[in-house]
Amino acid sequence: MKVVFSERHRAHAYAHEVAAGVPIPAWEVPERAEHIRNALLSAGHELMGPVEHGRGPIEAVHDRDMLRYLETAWKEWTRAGIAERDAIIPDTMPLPAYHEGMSGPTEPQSPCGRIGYWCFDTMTPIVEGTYGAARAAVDVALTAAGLIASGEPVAYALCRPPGHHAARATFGGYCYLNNAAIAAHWLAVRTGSRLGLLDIDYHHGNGTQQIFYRRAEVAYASIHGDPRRMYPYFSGHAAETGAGDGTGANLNQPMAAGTDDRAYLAALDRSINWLLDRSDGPVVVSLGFDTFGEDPICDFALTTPVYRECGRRVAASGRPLLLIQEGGYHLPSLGTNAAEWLGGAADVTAR
Ligand code: Q9C
Ligand code: ZN
Repeated sequence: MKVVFSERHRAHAYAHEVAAGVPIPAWEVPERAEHIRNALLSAGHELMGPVEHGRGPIEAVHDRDMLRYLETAWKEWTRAGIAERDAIIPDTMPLPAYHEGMSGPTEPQSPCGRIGYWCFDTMTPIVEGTYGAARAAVDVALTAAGLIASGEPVAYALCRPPGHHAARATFGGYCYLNNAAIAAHWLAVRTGSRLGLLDIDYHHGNGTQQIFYRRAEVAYASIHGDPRRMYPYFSGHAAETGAGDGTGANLNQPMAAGTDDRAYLAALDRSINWLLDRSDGPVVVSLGFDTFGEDPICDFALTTPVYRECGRRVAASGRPLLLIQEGGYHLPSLGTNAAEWLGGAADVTAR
């Protein structure tokens, strides 16, 4: 299978994230992508670099001012002399109720204000290499989308940083730009078809859901830890089914702690069938391995062999598959689980 990868992800590296108010060692680390890259090379997959696609496809999905912010944040932060802190993390965010009955908010002038205007959590630091890495991850996704547009049955985008928590005009959850949403929109326009977007990262893809909530061109189905107990807390409930032109085109399956292979595969079959009923073009997969039983920040109980079966079942849909890497934080298993998933998909598409 063709695997698209950029080394520029390595410059996006920070020591700490802030969780529940406390600095903890970062989970979203460069080693994640390196482990996956190495395992896929060993498994005989074919690695290639990304092609630059420019800002156009990003601005078709994200707020231009947010993109501008990401581009300028680090320079502005260091110029303001706050450089003794090694990363930009917000401390003040404008919740909707802050401006209740008033107009606003508007983007502040000060660097500390600006980060809180755009970033919705404290776990998504910006460092010097963040913007370049986020842009490269988008190019990785779009390059893999280009392979699908030119007739490849399946392609894998080894994106880092991940993307599915980034909404049109706010980012968080280790994500800055929504690689999967940008590639899906680009592919929908290119192919003139209705796409399916299957989100099988452990977390609800709030950003992807938000971007397509009122749009018919991409149907979104997600299987994730129930937001009643898990990040991102504020979306992912089964009652969220789309609105406007996107009415009925959003399917959330929130799952219990300890969800095992069997329960997961049943939810997967339901998502696949639901997507096939509502689309006629490629399926974009937001692929996370934080569903693994040993993942340090999640609570499902999946085992390594089930990833091969997941790859098989998704590929058995017969649709072209654009695979976009999202989360997964148990370093020792990441490469193997990715190789199993891709191997399962390749088994079916090669037939
Ligand atoms: N104490 C992805 O998997 N941290 N993002 C939650 C709460 C944020 C995960 C921990 C998790 C974001 C792409
Ligand atoms: Zn995740």
